[in-house]
Amino acid sequence: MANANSRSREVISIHVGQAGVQMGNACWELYCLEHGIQPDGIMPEDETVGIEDDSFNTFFAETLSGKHVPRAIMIDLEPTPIDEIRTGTYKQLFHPEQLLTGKEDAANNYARGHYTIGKEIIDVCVDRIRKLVESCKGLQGFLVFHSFGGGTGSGFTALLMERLSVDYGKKSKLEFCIYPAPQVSTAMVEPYNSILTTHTTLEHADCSFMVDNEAIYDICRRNLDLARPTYTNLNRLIAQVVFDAVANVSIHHELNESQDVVSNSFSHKNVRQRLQIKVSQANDEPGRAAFAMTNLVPYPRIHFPLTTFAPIISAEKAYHEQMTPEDELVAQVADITQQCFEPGAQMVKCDPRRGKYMACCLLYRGDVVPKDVNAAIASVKTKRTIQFVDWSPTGFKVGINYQPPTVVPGADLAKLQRAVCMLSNTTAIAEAWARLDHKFDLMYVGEGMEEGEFTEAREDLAALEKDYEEVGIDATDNEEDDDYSQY
Ligand SMILES: Nc1nc2c(ncn2[C@@H]2O[C@H](COP(=O)(O)OP(=O)(O)OP(=O)(O)O)[C@@H](O)[C@H]2O)c(=O)[nH]1
Ligand SMILES: [Mg+2]
Repeated sequence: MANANSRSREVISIHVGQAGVQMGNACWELYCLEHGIQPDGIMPEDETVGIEDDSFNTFFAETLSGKHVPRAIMIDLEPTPIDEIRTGTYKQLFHPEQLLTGKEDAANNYARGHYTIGKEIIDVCVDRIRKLVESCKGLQGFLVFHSFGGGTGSGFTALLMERLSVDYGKKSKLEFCIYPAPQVSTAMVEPYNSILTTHTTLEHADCSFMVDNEAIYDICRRNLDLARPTYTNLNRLIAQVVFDAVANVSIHHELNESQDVVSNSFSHKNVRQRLQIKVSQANDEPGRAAFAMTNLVPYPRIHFPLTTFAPIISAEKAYHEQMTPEDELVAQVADITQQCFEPGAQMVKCDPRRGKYMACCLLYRGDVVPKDVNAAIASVKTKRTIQFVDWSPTGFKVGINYQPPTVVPGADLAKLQRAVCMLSNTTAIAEAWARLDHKFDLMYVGEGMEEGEFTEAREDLAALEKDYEEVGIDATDNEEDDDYSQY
């Protein structure tokens, strides 16, 4: 790592399996729009072509010819989702080496992704990732996108996380994981895959943001008036949250050491410059201080924050509301802050009113002043339903990025003047594990079966095979060949 003081502090994104790749499409579409990068990688506003020290260089490398190339790799064991990139709008954004496909998927089977099929492709993946790492001056860590339910998403991701730990032990690994939902998924075995991949990955991931497809699906139907949301609808909403949670990464560092609210007096750029200093100091420490989100994580295993986003308003509704000026289109800071504590804005279905918070980080965008944020938080703190564990101060970390959120033109979300994304660590998220565990058990044990019956049944069938083998041996030993002549 040539220069630890590099201002860009790179992050490498790894998109695994269909869900990982398709989330990637939505994220890179949004990152490009946020930074004014065209689908061919050209960024007309970039005045320092080939010099990688702007904040967008965290996510984009630059070629000497002025192309901005995502620091990303897309991996799938079968070609379909990645072929769509190879022929789609963003085909020139990626170098062909960043798009890696096999011939045959893992057929919703964790073990195929982790062992048989996955093993054939893992070394090439690790090689390609090494190339991306070598092009970084001061790598912060990895962002891994995948589903819990797919065979590649679960099994191959687990294998890759193990390898990344071996090769880059001290670098942070953050995940965005799709939690399975009956509305959107087809495979019966998804709870199995989810539990297996979580078990294997638990010690390798520093922080995992779960996105429950059911929660997102409901938000799309309720707030965006989409009768049957597609994966594109879901993924675009997810991309907004990803961008706020991680692409704004430099903002977070400011929060950890400063007062509750970042002062309004710095411009976005100043904040960034001050942060760079802190980030590089953090980098000098041994360990993995790089990603600010790890401050949400009090114990290594308790690393599944809940994300909420507000407001979520459809472009169409916003348009109509603009027609009637007396309607308050621009949501107030107090309202959007309050919404973060309501179940309707959550990316995972659970009830934080029945849990306790360990950490809470509010990331505002747009026209937001600290005075309003302080007032909104003071009001939230008076609510009895919002409880913190007694060993954690009731601290709200806050960040403000004065640039309002970018939306994809023609997509579902309204262009907002202000918005907020909350990352909180709440004990309530254990409900999501309880649901999965319950499904896992229900499939067999819950129906009255004993766990031992599994192995017993399996052994019995193995014995049956043996029985056939044995009767077969007796038969050929005892009888003469001329029996065959009848056939
Ligand atoms: N939000 C979202 N979920 C998706 C998307 N594609 C698939 N899923 C979910 O992911 C799970 C299925 O996993 P996939 O990612 O399709 O599987 P895979 O990783 O390609 O693995 P195999 O095909 O089994 O090799 C189901 O729960 C789907 O609902 C997507 O684009 N967005
Ligand atoms: Mg697949």
